Amino acid sequence: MHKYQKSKDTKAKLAPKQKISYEKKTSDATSLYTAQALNWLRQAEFLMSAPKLSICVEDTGYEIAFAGRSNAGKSSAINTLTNQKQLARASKRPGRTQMINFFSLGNPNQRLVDLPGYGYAAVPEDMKLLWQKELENYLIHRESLQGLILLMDIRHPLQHFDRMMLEWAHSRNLFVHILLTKADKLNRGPANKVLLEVQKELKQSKLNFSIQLFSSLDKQGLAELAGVMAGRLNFTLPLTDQEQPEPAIPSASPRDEQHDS
Ligand SMILES: Nc1nc2c(ncn2[C@@H]2O[C@H](COP(=O)(O)OP(=O)(O)OP(=O)(O)O)[C@@H](O)[C@H]2O)c(=O)[nH]1
Ligand SMILES: [Mg+2]
Repeated sequence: MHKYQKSKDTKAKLAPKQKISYEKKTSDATSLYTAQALNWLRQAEFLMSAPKLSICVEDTGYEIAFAGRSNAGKSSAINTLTNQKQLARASKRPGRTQMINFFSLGNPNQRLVDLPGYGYAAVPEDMKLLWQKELENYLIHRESLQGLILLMDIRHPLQHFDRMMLEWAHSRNLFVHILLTKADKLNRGPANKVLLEVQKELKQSKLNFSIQLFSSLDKQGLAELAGVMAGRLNFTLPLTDQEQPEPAIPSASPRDEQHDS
């Protein structure tokens, strides 16, 4: 074989390799961000339960709220995301979460919120109206609200209230990321089929929201959700020791101290 031709071949063979190493770098950076985001989410602490907006946590910083029908798995998802068994109260009994529950993530200006579920028929009518009013108040007036994580049981997606919520969020330009929860209840094939169908329906309704499969039971989709939360709540990677900026004023050395005395 000709010398020149050989070297060209070698170059061609090298090209895909270089591409792979570049992609690896990117995915390493992504997984580092996700790993740090998961650590950050684990710092979650309960702040308060508010029966109404007027006595909520101060409306500063960034907040993401978990919304969805009663029993969709909101509180369970928060516990899985924060790796804490009982941070939010989950229960077989629908209507378990009854107030607006605030959790801080490392600092009080980055929060997640567990909302009461909508559409639970067994709650007395006057109470239901009161919750709806407060939920509405919260969604409309909360300035720190950066968006919603909207949860739907994968076996009953896009119910009436879900559609209403999505239409409303779209009309107000509010960010929404959808979780099809309890994905462990279906095999992989049927679960992906539902995901595609819901995506298609959303597109047809011009509701361009992101969506993923999720299971609190087997932690499916955990990293993806952590990435979304971190992005919306403005989480940045902590600086390493080498990256720390030089202090503006050098700290006093023991010799300086001797001079002073
Ligand atoms: N198999 C399975 N069950 C789940 C999952 N997530 C939640 N559950 C169950 O679903 C039920 C309701 O979960 P919750 O997290 O309390 O639901 P919620 O949306 O907070 O309900 P409300 O507070 O009533 O609005 C509980 O029995 C959970 O154990 C999941 O990923 N897989
Ligand atoms: Mg709940």
